[in-house]
Amino acid sequence: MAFGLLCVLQVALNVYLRINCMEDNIQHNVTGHKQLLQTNDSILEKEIELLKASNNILTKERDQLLRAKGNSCPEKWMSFGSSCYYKSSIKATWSDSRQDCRERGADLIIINTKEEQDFVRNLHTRAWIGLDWKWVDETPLINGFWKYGEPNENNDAENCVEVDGHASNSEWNDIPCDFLWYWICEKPINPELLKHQA
Ligand code: 2F8
Ligand code: CA
Repeated sequence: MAFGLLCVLQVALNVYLRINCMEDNIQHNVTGHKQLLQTNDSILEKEIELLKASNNILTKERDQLLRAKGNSCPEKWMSFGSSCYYKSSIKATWSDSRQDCRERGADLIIINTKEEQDFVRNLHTRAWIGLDWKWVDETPLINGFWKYGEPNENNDAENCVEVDGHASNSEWNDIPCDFLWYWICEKPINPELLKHQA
């Protein structure tokens, strides 16, 4: 009888010790996981800070490169104001000239100011400009630099406009649109920079 009681007590003690040990293990594991998660959290926070800092540096570098690029036009293009200009070395109709400009990421030149007109005058060329009674960007013509007596439309046969580099001021004249002539393209000096600044 006493032995039986001793056995029961032994079993109860074993069970108690096991449960205690398991609880200790669980508690130990939970604490370990918690510490691990806290460590992970602080590593991730540091990584976020580093990524933010490197993003700032890369953004500055990109803007510097765009600005440097923004000060120059592609090869064979001339820079004036905030535009790049291309003067063709062959002749074509007004439409084909415009098509060529568009394929170069540009359009026929739009002359907005006296300064731009003076720039064109110094190219000493007869060439198409982007005007067929309205500018190629659909804006209306407000001020023109016409030759005396022009535009005369010559019985509605002349509906596209050239700058005449042979005239003293490279003034404008209307001529037939299918006339074969040189042309001048214009595009913004750096559309990418303008895009990022927008
Ligand atoms: O006299 C002005 C007149 O001169 C030429 O026609 C004879 C011009 N045409 C060409 O250059 C093709 C006209 O546009 C101009 O009005
Ligand atoms: Ca004319």
